[in-house]
Amino acid sequence: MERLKIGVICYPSLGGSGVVATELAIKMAAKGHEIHFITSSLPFRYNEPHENIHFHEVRIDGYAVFKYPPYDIALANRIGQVVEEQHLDLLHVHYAVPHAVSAVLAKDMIQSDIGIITTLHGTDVTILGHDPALRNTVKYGIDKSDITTAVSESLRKETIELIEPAKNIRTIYNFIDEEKYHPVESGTLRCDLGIQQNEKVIIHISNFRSVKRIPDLIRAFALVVEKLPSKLLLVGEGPEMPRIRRLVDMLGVTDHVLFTGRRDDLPELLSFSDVMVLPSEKEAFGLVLLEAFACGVPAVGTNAGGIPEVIEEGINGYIVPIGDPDAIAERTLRILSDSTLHPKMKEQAMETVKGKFSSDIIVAQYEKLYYDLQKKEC
Ligand code: GMT
Repeated sequence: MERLKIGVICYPSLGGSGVVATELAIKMAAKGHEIHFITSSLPFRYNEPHENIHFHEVRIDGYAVFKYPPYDIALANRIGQVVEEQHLDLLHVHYAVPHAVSAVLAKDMIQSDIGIITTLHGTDVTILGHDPALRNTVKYGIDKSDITTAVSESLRKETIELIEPAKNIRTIYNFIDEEKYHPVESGTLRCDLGIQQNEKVIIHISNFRSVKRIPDLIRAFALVVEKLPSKLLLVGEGPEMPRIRRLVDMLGVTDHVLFTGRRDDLPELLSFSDVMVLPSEKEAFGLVLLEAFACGVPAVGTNAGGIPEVIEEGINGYIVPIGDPDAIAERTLRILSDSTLHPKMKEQAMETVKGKFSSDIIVAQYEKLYYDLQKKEC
């Protein structure tokens, strides 16, 4: 098969879209394709240099006239340069705003016919698509892309309803690196965190934004801990943190909640956890669910966005209504207190990752799109 030169544009810092973009780029590089990241910094999950992966920094200096330095335009400029210098075959853009629009502008700037694939990840449509200041821009980015994909059926349908795009949108699910995420020995970590032998562990990992509705989880946990010795592990950082700390104190569960901050040892933390809870009000996919499943952790999640496409009711976890702490507590307790159900769900969670979300399957779907785009068969 022909070796492709692929430009990848994504948010390089914390976030699921950046993780998916990076893991996909690494897998494509391993297949022999040449990857060119065009980003403001090195993607945070790109830890081991690979001979097929190159990085082109986007830089924009401050200038007195600018209240806001025009990053989007600097990005377009850099994309155009890299397409020409490196003779790229296609651009894969993650997140519609501003990335898709910058790619379209770059293509026009250099009068190129390079193909653009845009992958929608979530709030680029579910929040920005509702914003009158950006809706038309999101639509423009999608309509001018040659191929648009969404990370779940739910996101695909919502995009079609909201944006009314000119072209078809295809669903390609997210995946994780199974070599990184699997049950591992956590050594003394559990003990170091102060978790007792008899305690169950509930874990939540996110960027602590308001869409995650973490107060629902705190209220649910206060009910769980009344019935079962347990600890709640809150992993990550974000704007909601002060509010969450106050609620934890107010509900009197401070001694049972561990704030770990951002961590790189997620497989270790997940491997001794018993249940993941994802109480979001918006969630196009919920990549952390796959990370949990791969380590044998079933999940309780809301019926928001694509979560029900990942959590199969009663199989690898439970689905609850948005904003219902009682339901979260009831389902969590159901999993934790049933010694037959829990191991069965753990097994099923791992099977989910090996089946529907296997990286081989998903990466092959993207690779096929790349070749179709090359042959203009899309
Ligand atoms: O859209 C966002 O809020 C940010 C984005 C990100 O970069 O983490 O998250 C979205 O993309 C992830 C990867 O595809 C999905 O797993 C998340 O569900 C999705 N977040 C939301 O829809 C809130």
